[in-house]
Amino acid sequence: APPVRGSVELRGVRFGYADGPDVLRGLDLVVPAGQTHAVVGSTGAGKSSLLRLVLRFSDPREGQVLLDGTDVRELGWDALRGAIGYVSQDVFLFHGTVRDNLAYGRVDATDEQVQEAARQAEAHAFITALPQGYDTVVGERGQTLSGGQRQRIALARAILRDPALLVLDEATSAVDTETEAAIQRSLAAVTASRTALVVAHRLSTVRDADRIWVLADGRVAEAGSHDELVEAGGIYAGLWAV
Ligand code: DCP
Repeated sequence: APPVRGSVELRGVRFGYADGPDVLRGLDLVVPAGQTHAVVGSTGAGKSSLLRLVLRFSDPREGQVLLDGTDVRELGWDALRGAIGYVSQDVFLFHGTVRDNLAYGRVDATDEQVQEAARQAEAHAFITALPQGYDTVVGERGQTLSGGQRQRIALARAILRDPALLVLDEATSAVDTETEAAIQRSLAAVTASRTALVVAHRLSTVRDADRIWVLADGRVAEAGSHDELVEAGGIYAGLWAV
């Protein structure tokens, strides 16, 4: 098997928007290839800003963002987009069939590959329960899907594209416990063989992470495993009231 890739490193990253103040003030963070790391913190702590830098939607004022040891500013756009699967909070579904939405970015995929990805992402069952199954038209003016269903479609999309790194901005919307468990299994399938950086809003996601980074005021305030951070009794323990 090829080596697992997708390691991420931020070195002394300072960042702010336009001519506004610094939002990130000297961030150092490493996600080794193959691991799943969670980023948590209260609103405005800089979690989304961190993801923007990894995706190169923005560049830092100072410091470096590295993907597999290369500064993302030196990677071509095709290499960067090919290496990273991005699942945003607001999953983009276009007006088309479920199948076409799943194969977005992988138009060459066979029906078997599409369905296998959907199975892994825990999306197959709800898709087959739709009026026309995989041929059901969704998106604008199509069948409406719940937030949890949309996120699982996006995870299946990521499985099909097989990126080295998954960058996930977890949805904040509340879901029932059954959906939560399905999303959890889906996430486990996507992260099993690759690197993942997740802005986590669910306790179940952070519990499963190899390492948790707690951002506060644009800095890493705490880092460690769930048990270590609960034991420390700091910001993390307060966030989840555990
Ligand atoms: N900010 C800004 N302009 C933007 C986006 C954000 O000035 N286009 C500011 C608002 C916050 C800070 O940057 O003070 C950090 O914002 P983030 O969105 O990075 O913070 P979080 O992702 O942690 O917050 P949330 O959990 O609310 O998404």
